[in-house]
Amino acid sequence: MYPGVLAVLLLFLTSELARCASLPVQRAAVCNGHAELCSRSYGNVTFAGSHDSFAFDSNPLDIPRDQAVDIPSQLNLGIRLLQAQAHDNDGELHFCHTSCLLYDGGKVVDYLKLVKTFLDGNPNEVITLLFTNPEGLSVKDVWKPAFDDAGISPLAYVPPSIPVKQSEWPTLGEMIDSGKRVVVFLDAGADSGGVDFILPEFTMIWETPFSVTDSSFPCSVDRIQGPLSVGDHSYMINHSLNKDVFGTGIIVSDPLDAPTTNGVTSIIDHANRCAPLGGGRAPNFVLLDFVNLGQGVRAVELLNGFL
Ligand SMILES: *[C@@H]1O[C@H](CO)[C@@H](O)[C@H](O)[C@H]1NC(C)=O
Ligand SMILES: *[C@H]1O[C@H](CO)[C@@H](O)[C@H](O)[C@H]1NC(C)=O
Repeated sequence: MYPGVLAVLLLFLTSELARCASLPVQRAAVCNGHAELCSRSYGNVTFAGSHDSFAFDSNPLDIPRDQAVDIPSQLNLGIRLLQAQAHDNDGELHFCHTSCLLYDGGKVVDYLKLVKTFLDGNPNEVITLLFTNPEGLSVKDVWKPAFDDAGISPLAYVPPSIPVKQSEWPTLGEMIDSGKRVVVFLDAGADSGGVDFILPEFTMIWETPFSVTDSSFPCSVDRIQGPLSVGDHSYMINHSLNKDVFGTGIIVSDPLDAPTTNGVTSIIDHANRCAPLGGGRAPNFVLLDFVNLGQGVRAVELLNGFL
């Protein structure tokens, strides 16, 4: 080959290489199932959530259950917030309902591995994990290792500062492109926990009251904390109806009414009742029992404006 031709070829290759290196990272074209959501802030998206996600059983005689299908099935249905309560069980972190004697959902790390498998298979999905820590277990020594061992920690979003206002979250596209597409909230112990990706829930999210037994779901601001105003918080509607057993004050979840409770009408009505408290915005999270019954994911699509 003539030296001149070689030189031109080399020049071409070098400039091509430089062009490729300066190209922006591959942008996600579809985020959580919709192209429109890529440019929408995490704080301006409604996500369907599963209450007591770990407490699943298809057996109707299993009273403490709140779900009928397992974690992969919940995620495949379109659930994008998983809520669960953890306790110490003989030195291991387990998801349990009230007490591990009543309902033991197994090791938190095993549950998180299932979530990781879903995340690996679905790279354009943003997921929120909302866990409760009623025993105040160490965020650094007990919670963090479970996320580390399951491989979730590198995917967890770390905000530049805390608390994050509803209007300040990155877009779903930014989260997916950066690979930081898991948001982890803990209801207690996270503020001083010393783990940057385990975020305190109530300084950023308010909730409607829980253990509701009134099917009209009256709305009020509950469990709010910190310096941010109500309007600067994101918010979650706890849309699960409980039954008071024969007026005893003992409440249980209600699979029989779930198709109605999780219907579009009931969910949209609840969201509309809360919107004035949420600055006119739809809720960020809709927390449901028995997510496989009714049309919870459809209702959330409507709240996101997909008609
Ligand atoms: C997102 O913004 C739109 C337009 O302001 C609003 O109608 C909708 O309720 C918001 N959703 C959430 C979850 O903030
Ligand atoms: C509501 O949400 C909170 C916190 O996520 C949870 O502890 C509570 O059990 C929920 N209650 C109902 C009835 O869904």
